Amino acid sequence: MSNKKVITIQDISCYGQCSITVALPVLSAAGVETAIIPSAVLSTHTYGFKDFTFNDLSNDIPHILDHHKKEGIKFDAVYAGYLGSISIFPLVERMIKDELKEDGKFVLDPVMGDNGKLYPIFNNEYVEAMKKLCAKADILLPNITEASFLTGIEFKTEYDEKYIKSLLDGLRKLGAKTIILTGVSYKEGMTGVVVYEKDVKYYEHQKLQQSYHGTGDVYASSFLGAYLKNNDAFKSSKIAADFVVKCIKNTIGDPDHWYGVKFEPLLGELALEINKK
Ligand code: PXL
Repeated sequence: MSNKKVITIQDISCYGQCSITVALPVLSAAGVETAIIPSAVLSTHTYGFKDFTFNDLSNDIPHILDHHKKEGIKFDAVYAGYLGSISIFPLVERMIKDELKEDGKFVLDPVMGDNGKLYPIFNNEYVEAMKKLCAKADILLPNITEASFLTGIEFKTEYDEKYIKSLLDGLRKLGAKTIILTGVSYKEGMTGVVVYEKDVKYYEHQKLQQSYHGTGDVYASSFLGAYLKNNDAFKSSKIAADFVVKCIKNTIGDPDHWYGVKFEPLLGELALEINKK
């Protein structure tokens, strides 16, 4: 039987452990063949580094997609992460149309912000473009900040189940099918992930004091790796959440490693967990 195949469109941050430099190793460890479309090339990610370079690749991508189309290359999933500029959005739509197998899934991590704020270089126009892309998502993986920008519902740090349900309903209204909402914390010292398919399920786990850049990318990539290896959405969410917690624990206490998580030594354990029968 051939491996599942995914094509991911997100940036290459040359240094900083996020986006493609996370997606490739994580998905490969899961046993999923991974192709890439780099949306942009940056010298580092944009969080905590000064004077990073940014080169948008929207002029190259149409030629790459033309060639793939000519070759008839198709995937089980198109996975979009950090896109970087508005000009990339129509190209993602083209990928959904041209590169997905008939039963293939469009998986969207609407990377835009955290802690109630948009990441540098993003604005309202970007949020509006992301809303339109959400309509196409078979699986959408926002954090609460992104969910609040996408739905126009106020960002809160303290909330109840009713608030979370309003975010989920708002995202459904945009057209997203399955929603995996991360960073949902109802109790001190705990956090978790809400999975909204036919019903709403919650997986709660320990919340660590320290947070790190790139953990959203580790989460989405490990979720997708697990999902494409026949784990259901809830099980995949749990595997990804447990993996992120382990990665953070493995990084805490190393002040030189402030820019991302040290996930590499844990990939073997992730592979075993994903492929456990
Ligand atoms: O981890 C999300 C991400 C990906 N890529 C780049 C980023 C960020 C978040 O800031 O800056 C370039």
